[in-house]
Amino acid sequence: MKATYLLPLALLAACAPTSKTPVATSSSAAARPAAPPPTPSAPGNYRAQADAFLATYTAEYVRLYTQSSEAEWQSNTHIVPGDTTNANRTARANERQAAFTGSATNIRQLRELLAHKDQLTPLQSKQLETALYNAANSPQTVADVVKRRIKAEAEQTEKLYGFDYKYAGKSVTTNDIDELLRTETDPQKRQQIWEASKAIGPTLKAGLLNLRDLRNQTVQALGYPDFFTYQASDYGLTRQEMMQLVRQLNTELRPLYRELHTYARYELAKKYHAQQVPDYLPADWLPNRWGQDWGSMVTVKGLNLDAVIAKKGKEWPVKQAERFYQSLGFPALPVSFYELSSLYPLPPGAAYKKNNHASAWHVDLGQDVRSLMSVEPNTEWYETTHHELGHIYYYLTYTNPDVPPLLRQGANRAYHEAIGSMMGLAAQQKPFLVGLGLVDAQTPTNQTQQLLKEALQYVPFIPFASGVMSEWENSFYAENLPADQLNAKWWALCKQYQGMVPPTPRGEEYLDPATKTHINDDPAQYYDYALSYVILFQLHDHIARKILHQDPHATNYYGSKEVGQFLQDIMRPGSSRDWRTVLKEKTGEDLSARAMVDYFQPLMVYLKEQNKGRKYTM
Ligand code: X8Z
Ligand code: ZN
Repeated sequence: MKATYLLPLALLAACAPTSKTPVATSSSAAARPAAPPPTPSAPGNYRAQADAFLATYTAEYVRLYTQSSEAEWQSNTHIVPGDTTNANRTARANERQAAFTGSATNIRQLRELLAHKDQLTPLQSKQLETALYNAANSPQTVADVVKRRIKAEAEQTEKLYGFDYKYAGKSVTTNDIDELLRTETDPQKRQQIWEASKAIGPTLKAGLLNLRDLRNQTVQALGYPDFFTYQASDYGLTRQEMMQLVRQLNTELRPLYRELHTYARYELAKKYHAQQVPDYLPADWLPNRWGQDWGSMVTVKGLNLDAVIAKKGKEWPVKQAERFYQSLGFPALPVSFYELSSLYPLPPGAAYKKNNHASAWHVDLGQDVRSLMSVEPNTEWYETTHHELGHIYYYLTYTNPDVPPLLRQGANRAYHEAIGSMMGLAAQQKPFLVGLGLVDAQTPTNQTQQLLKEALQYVPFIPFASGVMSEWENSFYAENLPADQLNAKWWALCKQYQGMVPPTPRGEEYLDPATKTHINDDPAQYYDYALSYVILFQLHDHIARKILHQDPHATNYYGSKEVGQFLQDIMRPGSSRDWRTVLKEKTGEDLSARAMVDYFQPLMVYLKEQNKGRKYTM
């Protein structure tokens, strides 16, 4: 399943809708006065035909999508290892969806209609292209491959989230592990905790190798060379273009990362009383399982959000995030959101497990929106609740009569990730926290320390996402990375991009990339997050300077209906508008790391000063 916010596009089933079914025609078709009455089958009247096809197709698509989501929801919130009831039901629902979405009849009709694109409306073409894109993930010309992939994905999900992590002889949750990695100061224990977090890898190896072949074979049936290329094509980019883009982002952030890397090596060596400062960061020194977010390394005096949040209790982060969105003019969440979501960790001793990674779901492409989280009252989950509600409000905003269900997606996938992450950034800035009464306006705080904390939170993510994750998956799916080099390749990339090494050699008996949930259930698209960070800084920069007239480092969006309008204008059209046009129109800029680099520029002086005389190794 796609862990982030959409369901697997896999789908379908037996009944291909027929384009002969008469359905409502759109106003565009009706607006051609010289045309004969729009009988759907009249030759030449492609708009009417497309309308007829899309109406029937969409109705069935939504029905099957909803069934698949419901089944996936059960499979991800109620995992009993060995109990196949959920897995079987989910596989059946996904197979029905795949059989429909990828049916030969649908593919033929989509291609026929798209052959007359010049005569269709842009909205029609976009829907048909989306349907064809979806079809490529489950073409029924290779029905058996699709069926095996669906089954393998269900099994991988069960292994991934049914795993019993153990530390010091006791079962622990991933929340426990994350908290320990943020707080434990004994280096020996840190290594054990880190190793505990990687113990799941080998469990996932056979399944992942099998999924690589099945994912590649699926999309190859519709002409894509490999699954990575397929995913990149969703942005209108080739695989090479996508890799070039992420490599460029990485290069642009590299000077800053190099300073942070040097700073962290020396500071952490001090903290852990190491005899020597290592050239590369030991992975178990960093406060995150993959070294993707180092924010908790620094606590800013007078701005200790963790301490504030801990006092508020577990329900506060989601409610507070909702209030923030509402203050911008977004509606209250539907009552069903709270009734149907799974927001908190399971009680200790529960007889089942749930997916431990955060996600947001648009279950029926309508008003049924839900989130799956394991919220605890700490800064990471506070940020994540804002992230997930970004998805939820995106769903609600593009669920409107102007956006057909097939286009209820982000302008691109990265936009969907960017909105909530931007709100998460805004919700940690001092004026915002002062405005809410969470920190005292009179207490002086060190701005450089605050910017340092933000840099540690956001910048190391770029070499991880655009470097390690994207390069590894590109190599895995498109360059046939040999099965006996999976872990070696991973650590070579960690060293190259993150300057990070494992505490002890990690041979091929381990599979450390698979400990990242996305490698299993959100494959070949992690660059979405790297791009989303770049976009979020572009949007934030525009909001701060042009709308709020505030310093981007010290904003308070709370209550600004103008900010809400700006965001809603981006979100409302879903994927019915071109993502590049939207960015240019709303910010005046093309996609670039300019805003992100500028934001942290003031920190460079400080870091260079701190790092004076230190050895740089990257
Ligand atoms: O996976 C996520 C979201 C999914 S909706 C929580 N994120 C990436 C990750 O956790 O690795 C958000 C940013 C990075
Ligand atoms: Zn997300």
